[in-house]
Amino acid sequence: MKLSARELLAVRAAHAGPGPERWREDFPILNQVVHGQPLVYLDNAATTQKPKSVIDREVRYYENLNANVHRGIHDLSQRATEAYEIAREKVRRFVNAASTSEIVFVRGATEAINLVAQSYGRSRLQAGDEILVTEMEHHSNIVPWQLLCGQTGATLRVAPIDEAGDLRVDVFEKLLTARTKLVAVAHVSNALGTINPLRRLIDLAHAAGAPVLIDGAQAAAHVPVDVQDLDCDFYAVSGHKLYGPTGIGVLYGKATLLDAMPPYQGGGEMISRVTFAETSYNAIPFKFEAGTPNIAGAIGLGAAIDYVSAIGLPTIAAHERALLDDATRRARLFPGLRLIGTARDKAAILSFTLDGVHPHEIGTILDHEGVAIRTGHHCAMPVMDHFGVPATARASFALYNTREDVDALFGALAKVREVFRP
Ligand code: 7TS
Repeated sequence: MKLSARELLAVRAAHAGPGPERWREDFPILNQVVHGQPLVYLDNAATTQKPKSVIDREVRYYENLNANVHRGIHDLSQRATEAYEIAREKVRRFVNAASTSEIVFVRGATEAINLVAQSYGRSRLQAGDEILVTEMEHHSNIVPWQLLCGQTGATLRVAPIDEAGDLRVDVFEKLLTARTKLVAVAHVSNALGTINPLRRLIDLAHAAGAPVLIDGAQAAAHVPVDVQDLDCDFYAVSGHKLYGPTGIGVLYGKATLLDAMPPYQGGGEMISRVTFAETSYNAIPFKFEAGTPNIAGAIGLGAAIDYVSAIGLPTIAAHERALLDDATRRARLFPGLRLIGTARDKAAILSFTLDGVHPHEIGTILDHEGVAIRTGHHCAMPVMDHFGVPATARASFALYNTREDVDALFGALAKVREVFRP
C-alpha cells in the first residue's frame, strides 16, 4: 500500500525520535505537501524556517508587550525595552562579545556591512588606501566596498580562490600591505560552503595593521562563533538565516572602534542632545540604532538563539556534517554531476551542475518532486565566473534536515537524469 504524502508526514511525526526528526516537528511550515509530495526544504542558505517558539514569541510580544522602546516611562514601554535588551544580551552571549554595547541591531548582514563601509570606511579611508576582499564573497560584501571606493578614491583588491574553492591564503598574505586599511571576508561562502581559516586571516591582517570585518551570514547557524577568540573587529549576522525573523540582524563591533565611528543614520534614539546649532550622540550601541528598531524581530531572534543554544551548535554542526558527507559521497557517484566547491573545510552547502541541464531546469523538476533548492548565481557572480558556469544548483542543509531529505534530493535528481539523458 502506498501512503499519501499527508499520511507519510503523519507516520513520520508519530515515529520522530530524539534528534533531527524531533527537531523537525518544531517547524510547523515543514509539515506540508508541495505538488503532492512532502516538502523537503533544502534552501536554508537563502533563509531558514522558524521554530514555533520563535513564531510564538513574536505573537506574544504583539499581544502583550508592544510599545516603543527606550522612551516611555509607562509600564508597557519599560517591559518592551527590557525584553529588547534581554535579546541583545542573548546575542552577546551567543557570539561571546565582551559587552552588549558592542551589539548593534540592524536589518541583516547587508545592513551591518553597509554600516561599517559608510561609517568606519567613509570617515577613515582616502585615495591610495586599499580594501581587501576575497573572490568568494557574496555581493553584499563586495558592492558596499565598491561604493566606498567610489566615494573615497580607495581601491578594492581581491584575494583569489583555487579550484577547490579554498582561499589562496598565500596570495591573501601578499596582498596585505601598508595600504590595506580594511579586510572583509566571509566566514562561510554561500555559493561554495567553504569555511575560511579566520584565525589565520585575522592574524595576518592585524600584523599588517588592518582591521577585519567577517561576514557571518552563512556561519552563525552552523558553526560556533566567538568574536573574542577570533579577535575580529566586526562580525555581521543575519537573523533570518539563524532560525529568526526576517528584517533583523546584528553588527558586532569592538567597542573602541564603534565608539570612535560617526553615526550611520540620523534620527531619534541615536542622539543625546539636539539643538539646531549642534547635536551630540548617544552612547554605543544606540548611536547606531536611529529610529524605532525592529523590536519584535530582535525579541524573536533572542528566541531563535535560545532554540539553537538548547540543541547546541556543536551538535547541529555534527549533524549537518554527516548530511553533507552523505550527500557529497552520493554526488560524486552521480552521472554527469560536477561539484562546485570541494574545500577541505565545508559547511552545509552542496553546489553543483549537471551536464546538459541548466540549473533552472534542475530546480523546476526538483520543485515538482517537493524538493526546494536554489538555482542561480547566488549573488556571488565572481564565484560563477571563476568556475566558468552561469549558475549552479545549491542544496543547503539545516538542523531539521534528515537522511530522508538527502534520499529525496537524489531521487529527484534521478528524475532529472531520466528527462535529460546524457
Ligand atoms: N553574506 C552572505 C555570505 C550571504 O550568504 C548573504 C545572503 C548575505 C551576506 C546577505 O544577507 P541578508 O540577510 O542581509 O540578505 N545569502 C543568500 C543566499 O545565499 N541566498 O539568498 C540569500
